Amino acid sequence: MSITLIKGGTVVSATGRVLADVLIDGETIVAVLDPESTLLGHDLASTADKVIDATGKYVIPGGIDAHTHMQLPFGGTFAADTFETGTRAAAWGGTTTIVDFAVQTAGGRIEDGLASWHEQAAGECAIDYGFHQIVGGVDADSLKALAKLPDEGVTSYKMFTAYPGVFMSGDGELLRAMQVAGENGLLTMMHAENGPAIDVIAEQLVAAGKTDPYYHGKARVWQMEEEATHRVIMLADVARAPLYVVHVSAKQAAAQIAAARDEGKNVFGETCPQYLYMSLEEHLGATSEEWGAFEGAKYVCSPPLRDSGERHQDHMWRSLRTNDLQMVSTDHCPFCQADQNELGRGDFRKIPNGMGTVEHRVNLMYQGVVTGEISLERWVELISTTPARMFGMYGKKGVIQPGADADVVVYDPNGHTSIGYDKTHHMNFDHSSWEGFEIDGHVDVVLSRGRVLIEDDEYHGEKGHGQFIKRGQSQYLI
Ligand code: DUC
Ligand code: ZN
Ligand code: ZN
Repeated sequence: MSITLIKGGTVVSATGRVLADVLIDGETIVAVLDPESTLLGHDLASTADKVIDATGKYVIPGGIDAHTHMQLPFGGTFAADTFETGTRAAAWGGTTTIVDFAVQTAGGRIEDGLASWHEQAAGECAIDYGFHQIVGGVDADSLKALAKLPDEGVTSYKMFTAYPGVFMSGDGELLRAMQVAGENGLLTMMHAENGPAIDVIAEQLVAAGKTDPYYHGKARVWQMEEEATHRVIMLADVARAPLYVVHVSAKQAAAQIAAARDEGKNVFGETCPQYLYMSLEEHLGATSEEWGAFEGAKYVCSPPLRDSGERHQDHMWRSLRTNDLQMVSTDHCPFCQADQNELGRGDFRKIPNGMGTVEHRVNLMYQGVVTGEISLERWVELISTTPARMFGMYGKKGVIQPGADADVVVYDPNGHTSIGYDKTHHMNFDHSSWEGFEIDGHVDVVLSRGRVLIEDDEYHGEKGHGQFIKRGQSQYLI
């Protein structure tokens, strides 16, 4: 087993920062040491196999992106990142764990969906990975299988009030699943938008000739996110089940979550970088020489980017500061503009939904530290510690302490990252969702279970290094 010493850095946790050296034995952190300590010898560096100089830099637990969709079948095509390409790109950006979604749809078996996702990911990943389970079909068999998921290390599952005919479940089905979840220690994740009503608005827009990507945002109005968020909070309350609302984009939906939490309900919320930084007008409404008004297809995701005049973005940052929202994941689900998004030229409803962010989340959230939106400690909490606690991985993941997996990022606050397709794009699609974004920081070194994946702007990882994580119960359940 090789010994690695990360020397001279500032170890940042969710609760503070301290100058400390980090000693790694093989795959595991074994000590966090006062730099002046001679307890383990006067010249510890000389006994290490590898010394990483972190002077002037932050040493943080590896990023955990708890919401990705590698190679997801969607809209007649597949998300463009595979487990191989998506996890490699994640490593480039300082993310050392993802939690992806295995899929079951109506008529299918949960066991088969999960087995299929295991097959797709095994031997392919550069970083460790876990699974949530999408439940798209509620029946007696799927409810039985749902109850057994914790034995498989899958302690959370996602349902939808959107996408009728694909993933959507009715209120009765949601309630039944939540009851089973509540009894079996599962965390219910919810995509909360009123799908049937949105489909009516979308149909009316298309009938009126309003077919550009911009109208994707006009169809998926915030009222439909607020309504569905309120509804699933009430259903979860009745079912006595904890609830985690994914990808919150509207300030009114965030307010529903905040109100539920204020009443003591076990309700949590996640937003995504796109809802912090992007808008309906600037992005869904973008035009370019190459694509005209179809440029906006690069930014089609659901829920959609919101009107900047309505100040949703500010509200999302504020909610992260006040802990009304607890998490930032990416909903990574990219599609190529050519061939894939082009399926929806002339009808925005046919543009596959999703953007690609898994490579940039750690950096994009650090920029929030630079601009004063969040503290350095809150950054670490959001990108790593809370996801580990929320999804039953804490102790091994999400923290730099003895016994934890040596998933560590050395982050340079004096470095710089220019995001762009020709500069920092290791994901498997034909544009960058974050073209032109500038970050006043840089991911210098990335270790996954003690193995260096990124150093000196070079990739040293390999597919198959990443292992499946059997997750325990959410630490936020009471
Ligand atoms: N939203 C997206 O934008 N893509 C994948 C699925 C989802 O809910
Ligand atoms: Zn969703
Ligand atoms: Zn998603």
